[in-house]
Amino acid sequence: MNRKPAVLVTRKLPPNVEARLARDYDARFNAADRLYSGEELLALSEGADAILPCHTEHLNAEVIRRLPDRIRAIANFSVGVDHCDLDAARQRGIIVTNTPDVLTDATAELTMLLLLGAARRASEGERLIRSGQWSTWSPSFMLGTQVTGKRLGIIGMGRIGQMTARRARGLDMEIHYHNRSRLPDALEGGAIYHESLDSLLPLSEFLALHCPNTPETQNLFNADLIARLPDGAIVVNSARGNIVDEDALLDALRSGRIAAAGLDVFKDEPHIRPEFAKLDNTFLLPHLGSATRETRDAMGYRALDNLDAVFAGREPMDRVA
Ligand code: 8YV
Repeated sequence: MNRKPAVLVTRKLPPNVEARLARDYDARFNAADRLYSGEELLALSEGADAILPCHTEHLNAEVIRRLPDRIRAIANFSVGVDHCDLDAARQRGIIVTNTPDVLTDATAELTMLLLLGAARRASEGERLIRSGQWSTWSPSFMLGTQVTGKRLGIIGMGRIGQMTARRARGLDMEIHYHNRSRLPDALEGGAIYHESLDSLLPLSEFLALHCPNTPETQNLFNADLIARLPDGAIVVNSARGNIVDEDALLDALRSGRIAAAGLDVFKDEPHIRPEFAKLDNTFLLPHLGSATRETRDAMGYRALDNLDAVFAGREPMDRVA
């Protein structure tokens, strides 16, 4: 290709990433960072050779089926690809990539924040101070759950699950996990494998969800799963909201069956169920898992490395379809 490939960039990306895009591609930016509907995406894709979307763009089967023939690649600025219908892309011969590895540290770090924030009642304490209502202290004031030395169950032991385990070991947590397959010893780092949730759940004083959002994991965290956790367990989710049955979680938080939840992701972001914010035993963040300056740059560069490979006729490093 003699001309620079045209790339539709659906969201405003970090300046360094946009500078590289402008240098190497005929980049169509979204300076106002407006969310595009499916129809807008299709219209803006005319004349483009590739799309660089975030998880906020719904590249469902219908949108992908209607993309212009010229589109060769969808280079996602995300590790999760549940917003993108991979089968539909395969059928069209469109290459799809994601950005693994570079957001592992940031997301595991945030998972620890959720764990600590939920266990130690951080939101409630913050609210008390910010509202000017802190008026007393006593030995029994705002007691939380100690994290150090507790058992942590991890569902989904991919890169982020493994990094969360490493970080949690810093708090002397005993790590148990369930995954489709057992990890090799070197990656397990002493974590105890459970082939089924039946044995993992009853001993998970803390539970971290790290599995991808797939048809099999939708509402995986439901009333049946909750009933198998120890009383007063604490759950954190930095993966995807779809894996949680939010009604069941809200019921369990209200009854105290689940002592607290740390949530960075929700089913219908950014329209979260108002009940979550009304509860004292929730610690809530607006999908900030990978939201650090370092990681955003690295995600952009990784997406561009993948695009560069496609247009140089090489196999991209992170091809998922
Ligand atoms: C990103 C994420 O912020 O990469 C993912 O899958 O969930 C987030 O950490 C977002 O997806 C960027 O598009």
